[in-house]
Amino acid sequence: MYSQGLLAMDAENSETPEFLAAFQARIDADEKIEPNDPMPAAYRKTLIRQIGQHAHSEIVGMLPEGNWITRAPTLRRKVSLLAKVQDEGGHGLYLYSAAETLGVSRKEMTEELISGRAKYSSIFNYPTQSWADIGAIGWLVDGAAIMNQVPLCRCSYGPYARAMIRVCKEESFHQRQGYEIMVTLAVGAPEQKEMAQDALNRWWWPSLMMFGPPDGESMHSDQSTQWKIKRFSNDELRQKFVDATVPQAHHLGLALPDTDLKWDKDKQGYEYGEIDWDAFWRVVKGHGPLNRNRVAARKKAWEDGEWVREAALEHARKRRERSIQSQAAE
Ligand code: FAQ
Repeated sequence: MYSQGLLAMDAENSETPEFLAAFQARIDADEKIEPNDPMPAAYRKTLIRQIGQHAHSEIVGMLPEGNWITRAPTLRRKVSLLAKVQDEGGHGLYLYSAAETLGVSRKEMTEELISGRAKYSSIFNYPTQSWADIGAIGWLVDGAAIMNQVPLCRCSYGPYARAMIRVCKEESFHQRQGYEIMVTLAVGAPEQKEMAQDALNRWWWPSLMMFGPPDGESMHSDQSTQWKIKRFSNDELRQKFVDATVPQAHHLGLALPDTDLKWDKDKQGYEYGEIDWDAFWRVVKGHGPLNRNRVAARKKAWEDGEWVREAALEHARKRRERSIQSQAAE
């Protein structure tokens, strides 16, 4: 596992009841925790887990959409999709950097991913079968990502919170480009509307699963909420997403694939049907339609890039050596 040395260092001096109470008081006062601040080992570990998984999700998330860059229907669509996929790569890099401030290296995080030990979002294990899937991903997947990530802009850990501000601005462009694709298909030929409906049918339930298990089964939520890493529960965010998205589907003239969906006047929100949690856990545990391909693609990219990393390190070493030699000569 990650940087045991660092975690052990925290444990020596940051687990006393006095320290934990003082740390919680800082969180309660809405102070930001910064990289060099003392922190409980469990706080560090939770952040490394969540930020690492989030970074992997952004990077693996480039694959389903990357699959359509060469087949985008127009030049304009291609340019937007290219920009979006590059943004996701950028998000992964900010997030790896934010995790590195906690003492874990990018190499360690990547090794966790390609060995299959680290998780990434379940949503990226499904195939993109038609161009309409690109619309559905922008609209639903980025829409769900925004719902989850806007509260993370107020997360107690400074580098993560600051990274999220820019990420959310970009995600909102992504959501719009996806919705615009759906609008175009929905008002197009009957075949195009059918493609949009088919994409919605396939992406709706996996998008609801992105928010994580139901609150009763969410093992990290209580502690992460107390530390203000999480500001809303998984079910609260899922409900907000459903309430925001159902009217958008109505506007498109598309039907949600949920016969139990109905407006509840009392709670001023939608009741929705039972999520297939067994299917969710199967995907999370590595048995979704494309888990193997996704991890294999990341492994190949990591191995193919080895010579670049070696060359960059060697270049840095030579520059350092030259600088030491020229200082010695002065
Ligand atoms: N998939 O106790 P909780 C994006 C795991 S970015 C896989 O509730 P927590 C942008 C969870 O890790 C999408 N695993 O956990 C984009 C834990 O396992 P562990 C990613 C999941 O952390 C768009 C276990 O289940 N966003 O889409 C999932 O309190 C388009 C128990 O769960 C983030 O990562 C899942 N869906 O809450 C890119 C946001 N859900 O670690 C390209 C940051 C749960 O003990 C194209 N993360 N698990 O082995 C979070 O907000 C939280 O970590 C949650 C989970 C809400 C995901």
